[in-house]
Amino acid sequence: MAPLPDLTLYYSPGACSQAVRIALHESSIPFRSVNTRHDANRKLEAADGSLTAQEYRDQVHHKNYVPGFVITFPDGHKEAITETPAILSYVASLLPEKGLAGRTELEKAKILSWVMWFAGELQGSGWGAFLAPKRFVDVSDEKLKKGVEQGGTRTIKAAYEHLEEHLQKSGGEWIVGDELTLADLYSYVLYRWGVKHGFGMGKYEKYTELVKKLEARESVKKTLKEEEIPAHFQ
Ligand SMILES: N[C@@H](CCC(=O)N[C@@H](CS)C(=O)NCC(=O)O)C(=O)O
Repeated sequence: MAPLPDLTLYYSPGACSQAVRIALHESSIPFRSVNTRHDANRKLEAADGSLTAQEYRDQVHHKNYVPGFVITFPDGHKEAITETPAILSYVASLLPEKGLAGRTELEKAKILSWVMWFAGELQGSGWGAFLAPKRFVDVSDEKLKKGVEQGGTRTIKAAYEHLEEHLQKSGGEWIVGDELTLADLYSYVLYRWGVKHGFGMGKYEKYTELVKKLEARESVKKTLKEEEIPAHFQ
């Protein structure tokens, strides 16, 4: 195997960047992680002082979001990737034998379909509207703000119900196929947000079973320890 490049994950504990950390640990890929924090203008910067918000924007993430992912190749050349699905698929590509992005073309398409739907529908539309209505409307208008938040709540619930229904119908152990994939890892983070914001996640029985299985894995245990977040079930 060719030597792996140096990898740096810019994260925030419990954020969508957590899915990337789990994927890296699942593949036992070494990496460095840098926490982020909001500066005085509410823009993300490196919490260790290594990058100001402007530098983070210029060098890592054009929208000052996490995850930011920097790849440093053996010749010193650096590349930055943004967007959770893209970073997850890059991580999976470093160790394809692990099968995190799927083994057959059909599996790969199905996993990508779930990951994209998590990112676009559940996270972007649902949680985006619920947690960051300012991304959609002028939040100084209370009525508009409330309407977007309520729309977010509906989208989130419908998405959790859809995943639960899929798990019930497929009867499988994992979201796609017979093995853990990127779709499962990402779903773990999204479950946590549901717990945190009182969405009554226990009613999604199969999804809860999946999360219990994930929390029993070393990759998730290590991730929670590093991000100093308690497990739900262990
Ligand atoms: N489309 C982006 C969304 C990234 C995103 O929304 N990140 C959130 C955390 S999950 C963030 O950085 N929030 C900090 C902020 O808005 O200041 C992706 O898939 O990576």
